[in-house]
Amino acid sequence: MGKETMSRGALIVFEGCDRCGKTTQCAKLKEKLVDEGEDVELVKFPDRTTPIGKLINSYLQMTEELDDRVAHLLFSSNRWEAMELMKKKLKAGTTLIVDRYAYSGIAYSSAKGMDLDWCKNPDVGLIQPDTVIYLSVSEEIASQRSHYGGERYEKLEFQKKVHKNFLELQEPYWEVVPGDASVDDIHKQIHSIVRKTINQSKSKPLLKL
Ligand code: DGP
Ligand code: NA
Ligand code: NA
Repeated sequence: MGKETMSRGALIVFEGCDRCGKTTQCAKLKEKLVDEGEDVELVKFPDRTTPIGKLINSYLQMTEELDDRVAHLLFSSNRWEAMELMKKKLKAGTTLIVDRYAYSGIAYSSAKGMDLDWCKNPDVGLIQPDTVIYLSVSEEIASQRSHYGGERYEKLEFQKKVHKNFLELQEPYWEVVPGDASVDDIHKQIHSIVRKTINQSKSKPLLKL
């Protein structure tokens, strides 16, 4: 068949603190791209449905205690167990919108005081995103939204550290999007970034972190 069947989908990752609006924006972006005729799927990490994900869920809900390193490695394993299928889908032309990825692993774990390089290692080799959308929410807005769900990391002081860590992880393929504007304005900004990414990624090889 022609060139079109050869072009791959894009790997679009959303990152940000808890309550930054990521999940809403992922859903809106998917809807818009589907309307435009793109083949697109949502992926969410942690994926709480797998055996490893169920353990992570218990840990986040604080019904299970784990050594910090064990928790870190489980989050990473939860990404690794999805990699083969993600690679297959990308190669088949499906664009993946991913809600959290390896950067969450590093930003959250290192906010506990864990060594940064140690935290980075387990995710080395995962597929590199084509674009990371970092939804940056001001402290003002974050504190207004601070009725967190009560999971392990949902505390303002901790989130401030996570935000600072995220900003130190920026790569050339990151786009920091201010998350304080209206849902629709943020969506428009993200959509124009992602449109470009999808067009530019078609003929690029998949790289690794
Ligand atoms: P969410 O389902 O997006 O609310 O994420 C669950 C929580 O887990 C959230 O506080 C962010 C945190 N998290 C996500 N990925 C990782 C990771 O790889 N490592 C650690 N330590 N925390 C993570
Ligand atoms: Na936040
Ligand atoms: Na959360």
